[in-house]
Amino acid sequence: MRESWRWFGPNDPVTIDDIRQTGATDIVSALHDIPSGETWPIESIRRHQALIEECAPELTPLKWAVVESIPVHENIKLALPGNQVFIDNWIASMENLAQCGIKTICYNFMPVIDWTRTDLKYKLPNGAYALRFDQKKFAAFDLFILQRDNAETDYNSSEIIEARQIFEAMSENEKTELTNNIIAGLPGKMTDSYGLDDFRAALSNYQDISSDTFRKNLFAFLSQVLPRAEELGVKLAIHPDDPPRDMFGLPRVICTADDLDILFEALPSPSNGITLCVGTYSSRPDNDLPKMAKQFGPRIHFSHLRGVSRDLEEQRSFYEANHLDSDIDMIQVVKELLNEEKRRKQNDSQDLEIFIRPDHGHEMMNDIDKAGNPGYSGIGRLKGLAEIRGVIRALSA
Ligand code: DNO
Repeated sequence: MRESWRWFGPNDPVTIDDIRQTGATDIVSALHDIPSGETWPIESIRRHQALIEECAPELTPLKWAVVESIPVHENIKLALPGNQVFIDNWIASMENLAQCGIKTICYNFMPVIDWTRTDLKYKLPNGAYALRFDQKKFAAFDLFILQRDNAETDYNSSEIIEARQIFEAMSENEKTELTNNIIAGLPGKMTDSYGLDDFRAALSNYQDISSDTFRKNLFAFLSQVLPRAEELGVKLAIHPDDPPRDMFGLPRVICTADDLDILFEALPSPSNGITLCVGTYSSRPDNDLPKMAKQFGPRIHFSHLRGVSRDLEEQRSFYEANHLDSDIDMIQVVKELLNEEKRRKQNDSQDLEIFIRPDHGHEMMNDIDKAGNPGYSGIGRLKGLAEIRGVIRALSA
């Protein structure tokens, strides 16, 4: 297992020297300043790589091993005429990365929005803060702030009544905060930051796109990318839709084990793989994570090892729990990943080790009141990583 850590670049308040102290050996990063759809020039990749890798000889070196993510332009997702240039640029970015020795690439195919939460500072009983998705608040936003066309068809009458009550009890500041949390963009997001009108317009582009059509668009993109990835020895790792279910009437096609079965049946290339984002998949109760870790073992190139705790009554609501204290058995998931590594060793497979990283740490102790990227705190993630490292060591003994 390779312990990795996400770094957002020179503006990240958690610096490369901070990361060096965590014990992580590999860096997960991206060229966040390059707009979606453009090629990542080799010089820019090398410059970013130097920021990560160059250090004084007495220091522990770090390596940029994983890209998270190269954004997939909306025109590719929509399969609009003229999208070929964006596919070519995506492939060119992958080629340039491979030339610099960076060969594990995480990406997603979520339309319009990347990961979505309603609360970025949900206070836990111990005083730390977590990220939370609250289905009722989400409905209040969708129905009464965004006022999306036909949104009411996605909710039953008691959900609508409850959402109205929540909306009416909110102050103007709370409405603005909720809106910003959902559409103004989170760190690492692959999509633009929207105002309400732009957001409505972006959603309406998908009005006539069914899940089947959308899946075809994903497969059309991959059928161009995968042959080149194979030649280059690049491993692609698709990240699931977070939360993994329908939202805003958008097609969402990487949510369950069945979705992954369909993906691999259509495109069996060994370069076609996944990011096992344990927290995302486990935020729906019908995803059995240890089972998925086993079933898709050979396809797992990267894993985010966090978990969520779902509300008892409303299973679509959750907060991000301590890495070992979520609704799923993280120890069993780690065991399956270690078994997969053993299997690879027996088969003399080249990519023996799976990159893992802690994800969405709590804001705790000195993280609190420090400007930072929600979910990407220093101490909170360090706690997650240290716990997971303990599990790995114990299971490997
Ligand atoms: C959230 C992340 C996602 C992820 C992308 C991958 O913290 O897990 O933003 O980076 O969806 O493409």
